[in-house]
Amino acid sequence: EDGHELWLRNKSATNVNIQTAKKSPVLDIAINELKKGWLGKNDAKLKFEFSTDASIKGDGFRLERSTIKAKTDLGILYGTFEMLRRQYLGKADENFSSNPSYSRRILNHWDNLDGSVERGYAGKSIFWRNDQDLTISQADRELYQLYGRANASVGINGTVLNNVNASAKILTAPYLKKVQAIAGILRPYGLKVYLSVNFSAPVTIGKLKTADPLDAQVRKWWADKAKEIYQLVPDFGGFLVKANSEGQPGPQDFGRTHVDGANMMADAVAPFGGIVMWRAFVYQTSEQDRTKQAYNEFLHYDGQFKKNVILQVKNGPLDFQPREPFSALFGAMNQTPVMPEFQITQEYLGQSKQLAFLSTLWEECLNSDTYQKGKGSTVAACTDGTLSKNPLTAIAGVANIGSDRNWTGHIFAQSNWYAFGRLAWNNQLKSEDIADEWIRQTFLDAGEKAKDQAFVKPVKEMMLESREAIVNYMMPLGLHHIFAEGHHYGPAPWFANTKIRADWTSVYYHKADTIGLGFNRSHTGSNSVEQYHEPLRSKLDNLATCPEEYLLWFHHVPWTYKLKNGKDLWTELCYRYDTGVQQVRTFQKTWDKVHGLVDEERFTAVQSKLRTQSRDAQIWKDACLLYFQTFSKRDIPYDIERPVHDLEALKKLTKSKSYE
Ligand code: BDP
Repeated sequence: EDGHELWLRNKSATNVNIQTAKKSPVLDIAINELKKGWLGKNDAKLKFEFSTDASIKGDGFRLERSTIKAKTDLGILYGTFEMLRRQYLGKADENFSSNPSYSRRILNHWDNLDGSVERGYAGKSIFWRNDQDLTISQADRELYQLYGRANASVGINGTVLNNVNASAKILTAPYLKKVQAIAGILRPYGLKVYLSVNFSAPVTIGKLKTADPLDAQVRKWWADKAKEIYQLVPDFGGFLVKANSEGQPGPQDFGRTHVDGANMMADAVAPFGGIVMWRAFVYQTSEQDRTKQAYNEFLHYDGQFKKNVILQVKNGPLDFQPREPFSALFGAMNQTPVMPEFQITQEYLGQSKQLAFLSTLWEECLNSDTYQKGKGSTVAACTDGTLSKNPLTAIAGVANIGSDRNWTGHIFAQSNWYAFGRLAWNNQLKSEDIADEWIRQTFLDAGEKAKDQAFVKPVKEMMLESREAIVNYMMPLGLHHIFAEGHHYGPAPWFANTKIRADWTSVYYHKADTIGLGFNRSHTGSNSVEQYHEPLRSKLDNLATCPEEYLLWFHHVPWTYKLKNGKDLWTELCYRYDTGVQQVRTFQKTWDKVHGLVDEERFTAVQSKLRTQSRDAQIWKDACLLYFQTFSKRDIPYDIERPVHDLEALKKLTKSKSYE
């Protein structure tokens, strides 16, 4: 039990006969899955039916007792996986219909061509090794098939094969040949392949003098490149672009705009049905609050992008923190489609050392009300076509997958891959239900009910609380970005450095002083609140009405300020950090108690990770409280466990390489 099988552990005990009027590689996979995993009546007769029923949309499906109805082969495949899941979970008897919330549900692999993975914590890239070895072995092929199967089982239908910090080399012939081969293996699983592209590719690999998007030769270069790609991969999805962001080249290098750049690429792929996902993750070294910059950069371009361009926006305005308010861009664009980008890999949430079920974070974002068109204009509604009626809808998740035998480093990190897929398919699902499904499929036998109380319930509670625990011991009450430089694992609230840009340091974000703590983004400060619609704007702007989980995100709050529970800021901060540590201690107890209810191998692996997490939660608490205490000059309440580290020792520890 090394975790390699993920949540796909169903083994058939009974026989099923499938009737289908059509044959295709996709349907072959569906038939094969049914034969492998069928748990219904022995010798049952099941029919694939190609339906014109208007209630079935896109690759959606309808399940009836003995029929899977869909419009497309992929709809049949997704219906198949849902039917098997329902059998496994013991819910198979009801009829069930489902349509996807987003038409494109895409993983972003931040995989470099040398085999390393940016912010990857589960080994090496499964796609790339190096220039010298672009072959695909039999083992690779089998791995890609499993990868395709796992994605199809949750409805993911696209994958970007390389890092957004893209090497132009991906567009050279030897690499494109490998892309073609990978696409061929993934195609029957419904996965379209996309690539991240580097804006200066026409210069670096094309030998042109410029990459100016208005230059005729440059435009031709991209058009030719698109043609070359589509000859190899006729159903290629399109380009993902990080431009003029964190040192990446872009149209602004030539005095042009994001619109010029995106539209040029959009024109290149349009004849073949491709799209351009243009990332809005941009910020410059400037006096302006970093969290305001993407909105200010893109808002006035609304309406100017070509139809096949979609803006890819991170859930929060900063950068995948344990908690952020939603990015104001979701509720800002009226004519430009916007897609959420979530981070499945836990760059800022304990990497693969800590247990964090991220579904709750994404659910919080999707359900946030932007008020764009009045109450109920949630991020989900702004992005899934409900409000705009735009047919181009998409959602992306930065993958946590690597060459580790268990795929994701931490067994519980598999649940985040699973949850991303499930939410991308249905953005109304509840994290609680997703956790329940995942636990049963990952750890239990089909239909097993005996372990509900002793296993499913406590483990589910642990998962549902896990993200909030991390918020508590890392960055409660709206604190953000107080990580150690570079690795983003441990704490370094003291991190300041005048030689690098201020908005890469911690002190820029928490602004601790003798008066209080937090970043003033109200109208008396950077006024980022102005980017939100009323009534949210006023609610956030006012210290008394700002939700406490975002307090220090939007306000510089005096240490003595009384919170809703009557405690002052300093005292509450101490309790929150301590609560976080206690939560992890409870997770350890929860897990130790399920010993014997889960196989020994996965039990021990998780137990050991929880020990590390417990140790590191303590480090977070001690580092932050001891450091902030140098400003508050107050005692840590006496009913709280005392720090066990010295501040100076922690400063050294979190800097050391061995701590990463
Ligand atoms: C940040 C990561 C960095 C990525 C960047 C991005 O630290 O490695 O390149 O986001 O999303 O979170 O482009």
